[in-house]
Amino acid sequence: MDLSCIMLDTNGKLVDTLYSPLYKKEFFTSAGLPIGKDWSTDKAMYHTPDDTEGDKGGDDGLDNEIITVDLTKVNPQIDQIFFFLNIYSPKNIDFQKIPYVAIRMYEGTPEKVTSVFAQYDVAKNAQFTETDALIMGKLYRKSNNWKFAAIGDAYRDNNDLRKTIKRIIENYSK
Ligand SMILES: [Ca+2]
Ligand SMILES: [Ca+2]
Repeated sequence: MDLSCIMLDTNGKLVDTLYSPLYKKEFFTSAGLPIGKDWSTDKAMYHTPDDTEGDKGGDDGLDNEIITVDLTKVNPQIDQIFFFLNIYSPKNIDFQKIPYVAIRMYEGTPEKVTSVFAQYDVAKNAQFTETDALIMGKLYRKSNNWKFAAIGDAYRDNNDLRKTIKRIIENYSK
């Protein structure tokens, strides 16, 4: 499972990206996308190292991948930040093939969650059957404040997050 995000300007143009540096460079460059990294260019967002194994002995109650956002540091050019979840596997599997997948968006720290904005139990929920990409939600600017909008749309993107990125830019950015 890979958690990623893309940052767009007011016109829906890509400003920055945050996804795993473990993907081959050519995977992204061939699609005209930047290579993976752990920090956003403006240093407002950090992605913990890509967890490639999951919880071996069942759900351990801890988050495997976390993206943190410091909204005060976000590049003023960035107007929308989309968060999404993909599967990376040569077997082209869907969410139902994974024993436990959940994702949440919250304010606070992993140790002290102040409020949960959105939460999805992906593996347990029938609405995600035969899907492998989840557009979770977005942060966006409105009247000098940041707002969160839950999206929760799932798709079959054949374990290819480039398709999810293209989908967001084309269908969700306006
Ligand atoms: Ca991962
Ligand atoms: Ca875990």
